[in-house]
Amino acid sequence: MDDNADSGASLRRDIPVPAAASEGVWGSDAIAAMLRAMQIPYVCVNPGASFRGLHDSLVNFLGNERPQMLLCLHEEHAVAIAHGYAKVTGKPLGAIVHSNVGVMHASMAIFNAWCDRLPVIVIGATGPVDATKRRPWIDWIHTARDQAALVRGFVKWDDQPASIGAAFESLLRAQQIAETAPMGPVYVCFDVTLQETRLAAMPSLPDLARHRPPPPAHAAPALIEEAVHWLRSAKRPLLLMGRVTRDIEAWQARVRLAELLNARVLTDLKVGAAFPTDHPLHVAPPGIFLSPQAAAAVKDADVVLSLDWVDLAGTLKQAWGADAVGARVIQVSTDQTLHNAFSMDHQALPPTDLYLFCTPEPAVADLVQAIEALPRVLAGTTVTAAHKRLRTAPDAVSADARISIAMVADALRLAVGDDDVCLIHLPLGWSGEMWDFRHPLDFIGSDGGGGIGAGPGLTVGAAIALKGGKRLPIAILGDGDFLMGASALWTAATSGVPFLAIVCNNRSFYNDEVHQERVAKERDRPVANKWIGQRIDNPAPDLAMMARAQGVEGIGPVTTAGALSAALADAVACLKGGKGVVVDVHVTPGYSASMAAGITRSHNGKT
Ligand SMILES: Cc1ncc(C[n+]2csc(CCOP(=O)(O)OP(=O)(O)O)c2C)c(N)n1
Ligand SMILES: [Mg+2]
Repeated sequence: MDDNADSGASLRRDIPVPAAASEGVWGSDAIAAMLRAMQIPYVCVNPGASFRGLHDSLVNFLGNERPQMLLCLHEEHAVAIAHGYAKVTGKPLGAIVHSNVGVMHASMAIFNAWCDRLPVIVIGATGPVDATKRRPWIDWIHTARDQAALVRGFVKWDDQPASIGAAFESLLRAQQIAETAPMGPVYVCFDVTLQETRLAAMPSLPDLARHRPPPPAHAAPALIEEAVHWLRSAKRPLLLMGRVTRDIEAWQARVRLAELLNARVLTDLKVGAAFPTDHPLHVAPPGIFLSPQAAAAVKDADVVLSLDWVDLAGTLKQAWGADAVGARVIQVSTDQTLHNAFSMDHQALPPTDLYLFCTPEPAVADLVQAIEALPRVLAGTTVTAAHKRLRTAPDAVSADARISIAMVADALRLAVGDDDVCLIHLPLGWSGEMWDFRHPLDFIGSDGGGGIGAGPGLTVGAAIALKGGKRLPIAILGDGDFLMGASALWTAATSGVPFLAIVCNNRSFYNDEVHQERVAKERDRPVANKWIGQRIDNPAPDLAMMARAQGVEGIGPVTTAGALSAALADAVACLKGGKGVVVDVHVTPGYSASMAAGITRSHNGKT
């Protein structure tokens, strides 16, 4: 294959033999030309006859470039890879999935991207809508009257255009909607007959410049003025930094806002880094759930500014319980435009005293500008650094000691030294104080929808986006997550994409052991049985071998503290050498107290 591939900062690409000047133009040639005009660099595919026309056009009409196909071993990976790419760039890739069964496979990953509010252009296909054109049997099982119904609850928009003109418009609209905040996946389904119809000539493409997504909307000046007044007169303002972009200037503006207000800040591990976690105003390490320290900061606040914070109502409730929320709440979000009747991912309805219906970036810019124009008076209390700083040197442990996730973090920090890192993913046992974030790409957030198995695909997608840059793409995954999604790594191997995935392997779906423990205690049954139906052991899958089976390096299992540093140093050297590498590290099971309390909270809210 190497003779027939190119490589470099771009991905390794399979180069087709040139096609003779075509005698005809086909419907799918026009669709492919449109994808190129939309400047979609890659389409993640798992093949299927329902889009054999489009597949041919991508290879033989476009030469497998702009967009380049990235072959995936499962449709869930195709969408997860596009999702991971969007986590870094904010831009959508295409994910092309087969009729019916392909969409079914893709559905969890579409849900993850939806909950994460990130764009993916999912392209599907259907067997002939015209029943007289269907091949026996297979075209009938792979045609649906309304295929998008499978995913309509968690895409922003879907369509099944019936002509090439309509297909152009549909793709334009799909891109525009996907990239407009709150962003999200969209689904466009092409009838096989439309793809395989011969056209008299290539239709002219629409002018892309006239169909761009709108610029971010700003809140009305009067609302900004009111928010400034509340925030400046607050004694203990609190900023909740939620879903924000990876833009460094916007990051700096958030720091400026916090400093101008002398406001306390909280961030969240469910979403990407939003504020320097080692800043003195950042008052508690980020988590998936609120730590007692973070809940105390919420309870202490007199004005809360939510920058599209995920689950604002639940956060306020954790601090205030059944009492009315004692702080004035300013909500900055457009998220309600996505709230539909299918999914409850909108969370509970937060009390909101002032609603800025825009995204965090324009709101923060406007707030900073308005505050800077005023005389400098600090209303907030002086806040001191409240959470434990990073350990600069790992605690001494004996060489044969078992490994904790905190020790993995310490060893990784030593292995990467001064290099910039993008933490693409973190395991459930991670704790916020293990790593400080100082740049929006230091950490790009979680899977969005809690769909386990996304980690490897997100890793590949983010690593594609980071390829050629200085930042090292490093994911830290749970073993359950790795095992469900491991074959996503093959796409990185075949495309020449370097990455490092460290598996914190507790040989269990441990999250659910924590649940079984809680249930056993509540029912006075043996806690000792919590591992049954959870442990991934006997035999323990050989994760390093699974990595090697996909064509990437596999190191481990690393079972003792003494072997960890050398293994991670080797892995980082491998990564810097341009390879994909997986390190299997056997860790002791265990979650932080707030994580364990958060996941096992009972239906009446008790922990
Ligand atoms: C697709 C899917 N299936 C099942 C679950 C339920 N679930 C939540 S966490 C978890 C265990 C994940 O295992 P691992 O990645 O090893 O992390 P650990 O729990 O061991 O920390 C499971 C099965 C889920 N969230 N998603
Ligand atoms: Mg596990």
